[in-house]
Amino acid sequence: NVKLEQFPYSEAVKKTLARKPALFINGAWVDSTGGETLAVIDPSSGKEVSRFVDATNDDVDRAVAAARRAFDDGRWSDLPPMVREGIMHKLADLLEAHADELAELEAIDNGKPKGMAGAIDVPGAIGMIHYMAGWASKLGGETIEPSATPRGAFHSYVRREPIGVAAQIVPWNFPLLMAVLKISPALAAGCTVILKPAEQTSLTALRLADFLNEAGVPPGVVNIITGNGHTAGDRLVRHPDVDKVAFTGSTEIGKLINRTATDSLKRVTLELGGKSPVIVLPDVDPAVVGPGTAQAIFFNSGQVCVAGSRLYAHKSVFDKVLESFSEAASFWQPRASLDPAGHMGPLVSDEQLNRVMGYIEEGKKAGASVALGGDNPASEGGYYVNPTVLVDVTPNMSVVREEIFGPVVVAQRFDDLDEVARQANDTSFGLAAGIWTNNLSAMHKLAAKLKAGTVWGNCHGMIDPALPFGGYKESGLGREQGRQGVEAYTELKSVIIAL
Ligand code: TXE
Repeated sequence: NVKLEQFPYSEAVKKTLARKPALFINGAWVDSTGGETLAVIDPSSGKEVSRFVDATNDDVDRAVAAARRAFDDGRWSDLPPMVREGIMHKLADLLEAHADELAELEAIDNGKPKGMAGAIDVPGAIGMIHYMAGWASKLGGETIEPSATPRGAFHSYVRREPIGVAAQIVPWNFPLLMAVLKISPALAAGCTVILKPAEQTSLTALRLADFLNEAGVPPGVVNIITGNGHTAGDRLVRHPDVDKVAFTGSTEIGKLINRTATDSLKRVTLELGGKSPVIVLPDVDPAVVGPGTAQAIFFNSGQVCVAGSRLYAHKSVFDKVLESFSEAASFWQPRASLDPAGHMGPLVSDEQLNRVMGYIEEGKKAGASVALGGDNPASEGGYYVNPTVLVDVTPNMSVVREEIFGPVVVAQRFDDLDEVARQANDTSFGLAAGIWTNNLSAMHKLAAKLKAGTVWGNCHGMIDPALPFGGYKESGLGREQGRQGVEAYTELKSVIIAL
């Protein structure tokens, strides 16, 4: 156990932290109609470093009104698609120009290592905007001949139009990346947006607002409202002027939002929790698989919807894989988020720390053994958990069934492919899965059997803007990214003209 050293903030970040709490509505920073603010806590120290607005119902209504006006007058959707595309590329370039500051803000707000934010989150966000920008000028409808009338009697075609006003609610695990992942397809499709970041991590979404203006996104096209989920978030989901709700977060809140939003037949896409299996077949080299499977769970302190939180290794290699995995875990020893030597930071909040430690205790009480970690490193404040492996688990334990969202993996043995496919699918989730093998035919057979929106072979967490992403079962509704991700912000209109 090491003393977790704290590191100084840069001048650029201090300036952002010193800003007066405000909301971004209609292209301007405005005061809230109420006086409530919430604390920005640095998870590395547990200390408050800034405050931001807890939006009122009136604030939400103002933001929706701005987005509605901006959509209805066509100030965004009527621009030439190549102009919209150009503005989006400029936005990405501005993120690139401020990459270091954004990575630091993310590290301070979320607790992830600045190096990871700089290598994954910020470039991921930039790539997502560039990729989605291209769709602005590529989306289109199609011409379809009617099937029941004489040829030439009618001219019919299908138009693809923007849905309208999108409310987008995002979580705290990849704050900037999630914000950008939501607004980019909406902008490409011609929609307008009200974005609500998570109350644990609002800093980078607020900083993004500056770049939206600078890039030339017209006022009201993207509005950013900070605040609590059950108040500001709920108001957004219920608002009659919102046409579509896009949410990433817990399955529990996803279900609630789905019920509320579909009551008024709003379009809904949901990206929810997971309990992704990682399957290691007997032919693999444990020395390669150890680091790969450790990264699958410990990256971002396990606070990843696709975290490989259930490890299934063939019984003939189980011990060796676990040994190699445990050795690899030393790479993920927690450190303060601004420590340049760190690969894993603290968890995002006190609440998340208690949740994760609660699961570990529950697992132990139910009979699981701790093969690695299971405790916290010594620290003066901060929300750290050591990389943890639980063994001797049974299928009904909460640590096997529920999303822990921390650096905790449950490791189990299996005998044959059919058995492991059954075990892997024995969950209410279906977001992702990993397979480690050089046996091509086993790889493809298993990939087809697994009920998951993404299956990785000999890697984990590889997410690309061009590939549809989303969940089977209770892991979500609809797909984000790729063509499908932009089309989720459009409606189809059939036009039929008698000639
Ligand atoms: O999520 P919430 P929490 C899972 C993970 C984690 C657990 C709890 O297992 O331990 O969820 O995290 C907004 N109407 N994931 O409590 O509550 C909220 O303000 C409208 C997996 O932080 O789902 C925030 O912006 N909005 C997940 C967002 O929803 C509401 C990532 C997510 O918060 C609302 C995060 C309401 N009634 C957590 N209540 C993933 N899929 O990656 C809350 N919100």
